[in-house]
Amino acid sequence: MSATKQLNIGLIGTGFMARAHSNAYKRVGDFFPEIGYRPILHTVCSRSDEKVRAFARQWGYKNSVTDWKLLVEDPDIDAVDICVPNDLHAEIAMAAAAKGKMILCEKPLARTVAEAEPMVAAVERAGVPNTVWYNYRRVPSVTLAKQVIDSGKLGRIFHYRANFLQDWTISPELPQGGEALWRLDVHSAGSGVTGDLLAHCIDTAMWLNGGISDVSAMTETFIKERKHQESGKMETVGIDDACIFHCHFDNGSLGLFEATRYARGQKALYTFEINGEKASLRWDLQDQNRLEYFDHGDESIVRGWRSIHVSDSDQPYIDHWWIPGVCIGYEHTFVHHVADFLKSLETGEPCQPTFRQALETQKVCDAVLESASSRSWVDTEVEWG
Ligand code: SOE
Repeated sequence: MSATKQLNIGLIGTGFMARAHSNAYKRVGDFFPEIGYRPILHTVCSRSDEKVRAFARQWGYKNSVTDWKLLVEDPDIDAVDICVPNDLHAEIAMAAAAKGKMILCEKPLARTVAEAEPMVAAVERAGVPNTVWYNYRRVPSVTLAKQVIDSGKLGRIFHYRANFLQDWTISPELPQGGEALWRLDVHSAGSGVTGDLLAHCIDTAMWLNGGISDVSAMTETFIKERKHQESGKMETVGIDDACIFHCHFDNGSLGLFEATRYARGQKALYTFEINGEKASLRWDLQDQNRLEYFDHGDESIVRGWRSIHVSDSDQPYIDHWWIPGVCIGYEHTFVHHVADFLKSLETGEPCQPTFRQALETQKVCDAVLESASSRSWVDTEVEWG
């Protein structure tokens, strides 16, 4: 099918994610030519005029603005992409929904469940296509893990274990706040590693293994005060630097999760392992072209962990890229997300995770933080259909 419909994108933000998404909009038509929608880089928005103009020039946006309200109100824009700090997600998403725009929102959906609920109501009331960029679902090896689990090969699941480890905030000299370091400012981010890193682990976990029913957590803030970039003064750090929780899944399995920015030497070590009665799976972001699989049903002379190189044309997404055996990487997960979003416009099937599904992840994050502060088990109220 020849590409016909143009989808004008309005991107809000010019940081790391804005670059990842812009790259995806540019690449998708070349690698998924069968989809009848083409994203057009229409307008980009950032508060700094100089920065937004430079971004528009570099990535090929036709227009730039410094007020997100102008972008949201522009009748030519079809889809609004929210790539700004978490405290701005709700206001922008609700304004965009009211204008009938499709919305692609960076993760986590919001800072809290209380903030996320009206966002879900707004997109559902407006009936606009919506999705949240939990990109790791679309690493081909993770999508393959989903296929293996859904095929029943693992049997009854006993354990789900996940880590997301980084080390970039160990220095006490690192300030909080401002454009680059809003993730350390509780007002902008809502939380620390729970909303930033564990949210990814929780999204993947519930997608693969179903709802999480209750949690018991502990958090730590190792550096209690940091200079704030806006006030210039030392201020209390309100985010969690590290978080560990265990939980029950609805299917009776036990979960164990850890995230930290204080694991010296680890840059983005996102791993998970699932142990079932018949087989187990293991995955590592830093070796993302592989999925490890152990099947107890194998003949004993060959039984052991298999390392599946997910690069063949009959494995998820791969037929859209190069030749079998060569690798793809991080940026492709965003291209896959855009491709699935555009396909969803053709089929009418929502592109997962929708705002509603991301709200369920938010419920687990809120329960984790509540459990850590109350030092008790907390029910999540997750509804995982
Ligand atoms: C934080 O360092 C971060 O960039 C997260 O915000 C992303 O969501 C994660 O994918 C990588 O780490």
